[in-house]
Amino acid sequence: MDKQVVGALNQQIASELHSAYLYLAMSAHFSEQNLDGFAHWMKLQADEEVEHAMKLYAHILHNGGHVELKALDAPPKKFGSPLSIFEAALAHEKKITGMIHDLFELAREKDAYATELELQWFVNEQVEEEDSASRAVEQLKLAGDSTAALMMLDHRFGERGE
Ligand code: OFO
Repeated sequence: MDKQVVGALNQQIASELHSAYLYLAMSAHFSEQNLDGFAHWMKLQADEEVEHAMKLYAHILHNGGHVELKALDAPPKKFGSPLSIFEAALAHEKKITGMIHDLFELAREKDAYATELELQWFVNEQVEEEDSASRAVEQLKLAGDSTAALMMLDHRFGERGE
């Protein structure tokens, strides 16, 4: 595998694991606030991020590259309102989308065809990721200051199945 491509893939593994760390911290925060539905949603999100990292990990190994795991930055220790948390999640996903697009372009530039194909899945996944975070933000905006609406949303988010 091209060295620069492997390096960027390893960096992306760290970014996906950092995303998992971030969402796990958000999940713990929601649990501490007794918002168990939002906590459940964020825990599943964290699990998905680990899966994303493992897809890249498997891709490197299957293609004869070297996996190099990096140190992860700590997530924030304090969080604000549910709306601000989902806004932060959306901003984070937009950043990750940019990284995936850069990676995709690099794979193209280096004629790394297998990596380009692998990354197509991630390009589509980011559309989903941004959409679900953005819908959550809009729903929380609609809930406004209503505790009843917040509790209803918490219940609905608790029904997320995957
Ligand atoms: Fe891996 O999609 Fe979110 O960060």
